[in-house]
Amino acid sequence: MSTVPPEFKSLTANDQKRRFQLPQLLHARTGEMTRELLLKPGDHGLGMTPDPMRADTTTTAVCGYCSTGCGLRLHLRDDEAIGLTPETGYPVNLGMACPKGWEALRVLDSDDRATSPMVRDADGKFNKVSWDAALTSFCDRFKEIQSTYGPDSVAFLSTGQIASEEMAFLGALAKFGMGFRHGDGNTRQCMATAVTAYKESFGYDAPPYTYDDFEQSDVLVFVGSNPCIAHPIMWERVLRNPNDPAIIVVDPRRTETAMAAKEHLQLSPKSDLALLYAITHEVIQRGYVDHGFVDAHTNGFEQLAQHVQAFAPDVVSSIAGVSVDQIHSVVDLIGQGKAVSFWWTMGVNQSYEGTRVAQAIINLSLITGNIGRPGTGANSITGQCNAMGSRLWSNTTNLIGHHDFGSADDRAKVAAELDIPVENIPTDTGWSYDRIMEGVRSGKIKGLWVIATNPAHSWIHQDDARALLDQLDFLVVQDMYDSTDTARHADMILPAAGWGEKDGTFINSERRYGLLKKVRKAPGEALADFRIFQAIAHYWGVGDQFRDWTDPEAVFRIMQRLNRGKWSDISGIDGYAQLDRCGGIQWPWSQASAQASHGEGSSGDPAPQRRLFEDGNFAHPDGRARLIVDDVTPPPEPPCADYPTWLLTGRGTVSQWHTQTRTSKSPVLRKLYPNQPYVELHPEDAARIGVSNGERVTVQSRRGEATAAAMVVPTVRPGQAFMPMHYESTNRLTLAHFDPHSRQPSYKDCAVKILKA
Ligand SMILES: Nc1nc2c(c(=O)[nH]1)N[C@H]1C(S)=C(S)[C@@H](COP(=O)(O)OP(=O)(O)OC[C@H]3O[C@@H](n4cnc5c(=O)[nH]c(N)nc54)[C@H](O)[C@@H]3O)O[C@H]1N2
Ligand SMILES: Nc1nc2c(c(=O)[nH]1)N[C@H]1C(S)=C(S)[C@@H](COP(=O)(O)OP(=O)(O)OC[C@H]3O[C@@H](n4cnc5c(=O)[nH]c(N)nc54)[C@H](O)[C@@H]3O)O[C@H]1N2
Ligand code: SF4
Ligand SMILES: [Mo]
Repeated sequence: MSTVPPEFKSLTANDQKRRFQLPQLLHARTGEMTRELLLKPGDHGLGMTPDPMRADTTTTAVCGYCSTGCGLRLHLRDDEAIGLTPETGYPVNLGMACPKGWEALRVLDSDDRATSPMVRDADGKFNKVSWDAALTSFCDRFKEIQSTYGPDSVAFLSTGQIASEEMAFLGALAKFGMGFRHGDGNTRQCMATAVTAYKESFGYDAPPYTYDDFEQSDVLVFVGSNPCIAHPIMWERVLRNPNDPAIIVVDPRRTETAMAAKEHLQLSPKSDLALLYAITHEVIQRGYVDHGFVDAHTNGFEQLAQHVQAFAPDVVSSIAGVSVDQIHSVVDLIGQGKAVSFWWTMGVNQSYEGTRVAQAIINLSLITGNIGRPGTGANSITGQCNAMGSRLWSNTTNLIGHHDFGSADDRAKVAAELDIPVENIPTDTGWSYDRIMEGVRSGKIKGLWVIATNPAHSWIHQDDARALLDQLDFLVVQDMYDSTDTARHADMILPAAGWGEKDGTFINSERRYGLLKKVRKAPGEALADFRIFQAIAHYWGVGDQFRDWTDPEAVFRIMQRLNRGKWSDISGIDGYAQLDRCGGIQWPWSQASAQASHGEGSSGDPAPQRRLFEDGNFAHPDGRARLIVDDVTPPPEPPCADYPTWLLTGRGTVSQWHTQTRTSKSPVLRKLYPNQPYVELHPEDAARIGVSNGERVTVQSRRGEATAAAMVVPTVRPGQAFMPMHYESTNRLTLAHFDPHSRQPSYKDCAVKILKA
């Protein structure tokens, strides 16, 4: 019997990479799509491309997958979307979309959509119940737990994938209405590091860039970021850059993005901090510092210069596995570039010292004066469609609207705006995700409400996470599908409408509010998360507190009032209609800027591309950014004799989204990625283990085991392996360790051994 999965059989290793991973083949521009990918009758084409004769009207909405936030044109008949095409007039994607966007409608129709509330009975079987019965029991069970074990014995885990208005509703309802003390988002897995780094360095959580910067740099540095796969339309924007830019990629793998780079610093995993300090050392040595900018706008340069003295390139070269010559050429590119932009994603954020690595990147941009000008910036790329909304509105890492739970003034201001007693507002942030999970272990957390995230697959050290979910007295899962790994552990499932079935706003990576729209009816009795929160407020007995929260746009107006005067002020936006007309609007857009733009000959609308810090003014009280440095620390589980291989994890293909609850529902997307788990192995390691391409291997860590097909490719270095996070077995292997400042999990470093299965 052959162990080679069918989709590998006829393909060489390089064919596999090309077929599954090169986005250029996969996403298509309107009007020049590869013919065979166009819709043919019977679900064989990419995208439900509408027959123009059948649609009676169109509307636009932003995509519901990644943080790029592409605009999609929905073709409607009798108010129901029958197809979509990428929107040519939207300032983000300029007529492009990746396969996930093209297929966004099709994944809504699936047999495992949750269509009715369900409750598990004593025999462990799920039974359909009415919304009335479900919500009555929801409130009874959570209240009972609170009265037995104290108000802080319940928690929620939320997401970066519901609308901002829904995040605001959930955060306000749970923390100000239901007395929940603890609640966090899956954005902890993703963005917490960038949030902490920006707050400490800039004084505010403020990604400074606009997507035009991709096109205006002459040097782009990507650290731990693979936009060819994870942000393919951002990568398209890089390809439009007319300056023949030098691209530098810092990644232990030779990714699709690295292959396109002028310089690929293929560093040893988790040696980023030392390497970035070596680059900083050389930037200073070679006289590339913009002292005018440093003196006027930053603090801490002397300490920085002192700190990096210990990181001369010849010292760091052997630690990082990068040659001194390569460090020098990268330093010259950065130092001589006129507009240098620095971009980072999960290779930085998901690290036990990620906050300091992110700040080392921020330092480089500041000391070379590469910020606040076109084509520059220290730019964290976010992940989920509304990761930025979660940062601002979810009432988890900040008090709602970028306020501070610890500040009495902020609490008083929010209480007054929301017309609630100030005592309802907790005086601290509550527990982060990992502490909530530890709270379950210690018996402090007994009830958990999980909204739009799938921790039984995505959380680090999965067997442990699943055991903790089973330890709960009451687990509620609110999701579009009732088949998710987490739903299998639930006591109650609440059926949610998904993207395309509800209204609201998402905030993309460049701070742009964009509209999502209801263009489909949700199946069965599924309700928009907004309506579920509204109903819970009523059943909990706090409906009156949310009397003004009647619909998403009413909540948007409350949000506008709440963060007036903040850096992220949006008080100048004239409602959803203006968002629609302008192709989204980036924060900030204050009432004052709106009034100022209403001059003669001006439309009164904001410019479509705006970046932060153009005046060199940062959010710390003295207006200066801080240059922050720290010691380099060793990884907790380096490879050893028993577990000799570094395991890297991350995104595998353009066509897979996270835990695959959505993308696996599209027959087209399923053809564009390997349907079985695989592990990228270097040819030398494969030969040593005695496996060839496509054969099965067992990957073991100190915590668990996974089987996968060997994808034998020279993209990883010998002694390293890469597994995509889309297959649930990957997190059986990972080690639960965290950045101490951001509490973000370090998903990309643990030791494994790989054996022929
Ligand atoms: N197709 C698709 N696109 C997505 C997603 C998806 O699931 N599918 N998810 C979205 C989300 S939520 C996110 S957060 C983003 C993630 O987007 P990315 O962060 O770009 O994706 P990852 O593959 O997780 O990680 C990026 C790179 O980090 C590298 N890396 C690992 N360890 C290190 C290290 O020690 N140092 C450095 N410098 N690099 C390292 C990995 O080799 C990998 O190539 O993608 C978004 N876009
Ligand atoms: N090993 C490893 N693990 C990782 C990562 C890694 O790189 N390596 N990356 C981490 C990162 S960056 C992220 S962001 C996480 C992602 O991890 P998750 O958030 O757990 O992954 P998703 O599959 O996006 O889960 C979203 C869930 O919400 C549901 N859903 C979608 N839309 C809606 C909606 O509108 N309403 C409701 N109620 N439900 C909805 C979907 O069906 C799905 O079940 O994974 C993390 N895990
Ligand atoms: S790049 Fe992101 S936002 Fe754009 S279509 Fe693809 S998944 Fe949607
Ligand atoms: Mo993410």
